Amino acid sequence: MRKLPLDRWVESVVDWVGSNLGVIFTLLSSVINGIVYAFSSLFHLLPPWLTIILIAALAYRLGRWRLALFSVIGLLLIWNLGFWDATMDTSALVLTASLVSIVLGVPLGISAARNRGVSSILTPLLDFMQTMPAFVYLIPAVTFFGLGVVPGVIASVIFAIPPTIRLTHLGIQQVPDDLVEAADSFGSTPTQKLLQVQLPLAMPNMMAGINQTIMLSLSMVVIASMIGAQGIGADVYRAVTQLNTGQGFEAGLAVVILAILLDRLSQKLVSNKRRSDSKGIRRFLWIGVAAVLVLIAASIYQNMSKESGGENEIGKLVDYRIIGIDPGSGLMKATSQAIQDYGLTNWTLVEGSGTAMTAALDRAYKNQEPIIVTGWTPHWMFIKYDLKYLDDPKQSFGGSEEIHTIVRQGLKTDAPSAYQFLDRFHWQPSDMEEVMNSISDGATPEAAAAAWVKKHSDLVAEWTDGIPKANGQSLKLAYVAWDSEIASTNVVREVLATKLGYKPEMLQVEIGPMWVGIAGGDADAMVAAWLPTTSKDYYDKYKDRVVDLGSNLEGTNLGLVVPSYMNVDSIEQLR
Ligand code: PBE
Repeated sequence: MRKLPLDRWVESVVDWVGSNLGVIFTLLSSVINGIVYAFSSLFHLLPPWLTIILIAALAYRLGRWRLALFSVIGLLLIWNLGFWDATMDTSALVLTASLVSIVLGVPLGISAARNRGVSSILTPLLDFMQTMPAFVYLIPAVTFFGLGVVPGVIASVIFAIPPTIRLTHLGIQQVPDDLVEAADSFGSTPTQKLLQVQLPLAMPNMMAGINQTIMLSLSMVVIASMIGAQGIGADVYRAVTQLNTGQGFEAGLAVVILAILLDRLSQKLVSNKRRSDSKGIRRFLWIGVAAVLVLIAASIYQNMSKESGGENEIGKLVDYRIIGIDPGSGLMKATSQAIQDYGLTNWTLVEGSGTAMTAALDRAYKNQEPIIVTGWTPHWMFIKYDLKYLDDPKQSFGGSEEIHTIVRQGLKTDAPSAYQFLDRFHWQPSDMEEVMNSISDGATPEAAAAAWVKKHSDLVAEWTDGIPKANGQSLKLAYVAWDSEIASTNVVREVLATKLGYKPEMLQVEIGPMWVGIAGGDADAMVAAWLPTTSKDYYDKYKDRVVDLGSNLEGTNLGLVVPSYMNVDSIEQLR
């Protein structure tokens, strides 16, 4: 039976939405950006000790000296470990996501409670939003909103809004009928009934929902960092890709402290606000207005102090952002080096992934907008778009490199045929590009690799001639999801499976785990070691515990890449 082309339907809907509703997304994006900016300006404006005192005072005021003590110790620890700024960025993201969720979620919950039709549409939709893995939203979010904090907020809202809606709905539904009837018999209008009977009685439930919403958006911070949101999530993600256990723990601890604080404080705020008579509501409004004014003042101040720094034409165009890939990669390390070498102190290198980078590039290219990304060759993006490398007179990115094949110790005796083939495996950048291109044109990596192997049977025969076949022995090929490595690993897998009688399995991992996997013997081989510079750190650390089979491709490149419609040629022009 033929497969339903559900994937293509979804893609065409996403494409259509992306190219026709662009204005809405731009608008939404600026609103969200504005809110995040306001929060983070405020948080960064206050010196840490003052913030700590304010939060401790709030905790104490809400009635618990133990909570106050915890906030002092916890926040001091975060400050001491060096996560203060990251924690403030994360708080800004979480508060924005929670605010948006409340503003949208409470009215939705109310209308669901009043209207059966709404609730019968909303319920399955909420189930869908909560259980669809959040990763799935990331790429369309980047297509619509670009890389950065906005898609992170959107993904968090999708994931975190359901409890607010559900519990508002539930809370109103649970208001005893006789009370509602009593209100009716006194001739209340529906609005009076809602404001004076239903909402006050539903308050505890609603607040429980809002509390859950806050916690759920906090749990999205690591995922949001994969598409360029700054904050502690990025520290966790970086630690994982580079296999830094200690740093991962520290960053994780910062998340835990923040979570406990947000949870307890929001819970306490709630139980204090249970009395929501009209006086309480008015006071609440005043506090809200004051908070908005403070936030606006903070962002204006922040904006003014930023303007006074030195300016760069290109930098202004791209908001001083270089769109990077996964933090563990050699390319990111080289880019940080370049930022240092060229003195680009006011630039940010946005962390994400190879996929997020190409999604951002695609978006910018389609709208002919300026963008600077970290790029490498061989890569299909140079064929699909008109791009150029920026000159690198200081050689921060090193010169051209080779890609090495690395296998585990003992593979030669355990799987001699595979070892022999991997030792011979060698191809040209144009070969790799051919595979990458057909993948970017929509072929699955497996199909693209199979087609390439079929077409280049001569070269494949050179790799495999005279090697005896194995009997379905299984093999593990580790790789990182960079487009170049997806292509090469799939070709190697295809040859091992169809020409040499192995049962190879592909293991997609981060770069640190890939090296550890080969060194520890949990994975058998990889074809992704860019040397001598890009993978140098990992190579130096593990070279005694792996077997280096030499180069499988020569002539790679790394650097900063821009669309050729941009009027800049050298990294030096970015200062
Ligand atoms: N890359 C592709 C990798 C190696 C392969 C350039 C993205 C890196 O930077 O580590």
